[in-house]
This record gives sequence, structure tokens and C-alpha cells, in this order.
Amino acid sequence: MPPAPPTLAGLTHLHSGKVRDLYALPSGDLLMVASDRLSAFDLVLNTTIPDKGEVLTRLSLWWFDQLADLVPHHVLSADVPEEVRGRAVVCRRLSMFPVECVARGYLTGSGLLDYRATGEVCGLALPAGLEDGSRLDQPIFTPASKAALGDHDENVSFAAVEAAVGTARAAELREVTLAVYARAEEITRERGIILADTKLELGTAPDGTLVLADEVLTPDSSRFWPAEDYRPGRSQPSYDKQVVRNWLLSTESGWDRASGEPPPPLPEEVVLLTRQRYVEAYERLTGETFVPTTAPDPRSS
Ligand code: PZK
Repeated sequence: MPPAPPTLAGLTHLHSGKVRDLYALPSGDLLMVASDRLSAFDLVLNTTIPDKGEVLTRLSLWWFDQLADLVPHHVLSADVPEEVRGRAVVCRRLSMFPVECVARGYLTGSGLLDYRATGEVCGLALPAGLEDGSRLDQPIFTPASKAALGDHDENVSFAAVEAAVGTARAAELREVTLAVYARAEEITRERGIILADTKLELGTAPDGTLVLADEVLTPDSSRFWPAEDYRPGRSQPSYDKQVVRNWLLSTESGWDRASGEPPPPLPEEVVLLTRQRYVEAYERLTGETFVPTTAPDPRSS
């Protein structure tokens, strides 16, 4: 059973995702807290990864800065309650669009499944003969409807987005999503990392301005692949989670993915290697050394 979200004095808990928790502040703004929780094979593991929440928070802040000339973001401040220092941000409360805005430059995951079934992804016809990991000639906007926690988002057509948010807003969502992907892909490529796809959450401010929300371009919202290991025609190793997946699938873990049993706790060496992968992604992308400023997550023991 996954741990309960932290109780924060005076704050109302609003939502919990697999790894993040959202609270309402007395000011009316929101507090988004990134935990050290880790998901794999669609499950939240019982083992936490030290510093993961802080690494991902700092990475997301760095990306917001890289994207600031393309789209405004929701972060107001990193001045947060001391229990969550370093891994939480104060953000503006927006009216969120009921759609996950995904850009894909490479074919894998649900996009690959849809392509294999229909030759299309979100109603977009793709050339024949693509395989797992194929680079697309042009990045594509592949929106998805938001599913309840634990369910998978469902890929939807652009027409469905138009029906949900109106034609003008739908065009804006596509344009900003593809612009963010293009900017981010250029940056990751220069640093030896392939950005296969990324998922954005967008909302509007009271004056109607489109604003980028949630976390952006972290390994939890995007697929990062080490460029040196890229080989289309097979599933690509994940930058951050491959050690965890390999161990869970190994006989050593004793876990049978099909059993419905919760996965066993991760060995210390798997935890430390995985922590190092998150830190390395942060350092490779930002060019900055990661120095933790947080108190340890009290739920990580
Ligand atoms: C908002 N989520 C996703 C779920 C999380 C986050 N700035 C905003 N204004 C209004 N709503 C949201 C945001 C943002 N970001 C984001 N749900 C609502 C979500 C669970 C945990 F941390």
C-alpha cells in the first residue's frame, strides 16, 4: 500500500498523483510537492529514491526557465514549508484543460500500440514500416484524455480536443506543445539525450492567458533515452528506470509481474544507482552540480 500524502499544517490536501501531492494554500495559490516515490510498471513502489523529489523539482524549474520565452509557467515561488523545502513549489491556481498535451518525436508506448492497430496515432496517419523507437519525420501532437488515478490516459483525436476546448484553444494547445517539444529536443540532443516524447499540462489564468502547469520535462513526464544506446526496432532503455525494471524482472527479485502481487522492496544498490541516474540526468541537462538542500523525506525509511 502506498504511503499517505504528508499532512502539512494548515493546508488542504487537494489531489495526489502517483508521485506528487497538491495542496491549497490559504492565499488561494497551490503547493505542489514532489515526493521521493517511484513508479515502475504502472505501480508505485514501496521503496523511495532519496532526493528524487528535489532533483525533479529543480529540473522542472530549470526547464520552465528555458521555455519562458515560449509560454508563461505557473510557478510563483520556491518559498515553501520547511518539511518540503527543495521539493515543492508555490504555483498559481489555473483553470486546467481536460486534456494531456503530448508531443512525440519518436514512436513508442501507447503511440506504437495505436499505430500497430490502425496505422494512426490520434487520427494522424503515419508511414508504413515504423517500429518501436522509430524517429518520426515531424514531431506530432498526440493529445490524451485524462483518466482517473491508476487508469491509462486515452489517446484522442485533434477533433476531440476541438470539441472539448474549442477550435482556437485546441490550435493553441497544439502549437505551444510542439514548440516546447522542439525547444526541449534541441537542448537534450546537444547533451546526448533523446527526448522521445513529453506530456504537458496547460491551463488558463483568469485573463485567458495560456499557462504551462504541473512539472515539465522530467523523467516522470517524458521519455529520455541515452543517445548512445539508441537502436530502433526494440524498446529503448530508460534513462532513469532501467536498473529498476531490470531488477524487478530478474529472477533475483522473486517478483512475477503477472501475479498481481506488489513488487518487493528494492535492494540498496538499485536505489543508489537509480538515485545517481536522476542526479546525472539533472547535471547533464542543466550543466549544474546537484547539491541537495532538503531534509530527508520522512517516508523514505
Ligand atoms: C492541477 N493537477 C495534476 C495531480 C499533483 C498534480 N496550477 C494548477 N492549477 C490548478 N490545478 C492544477 C495546477 C497544476 N499544476 C494539476 N491537478 C490539478 C496533479 C496530482 C498531484 F501534484
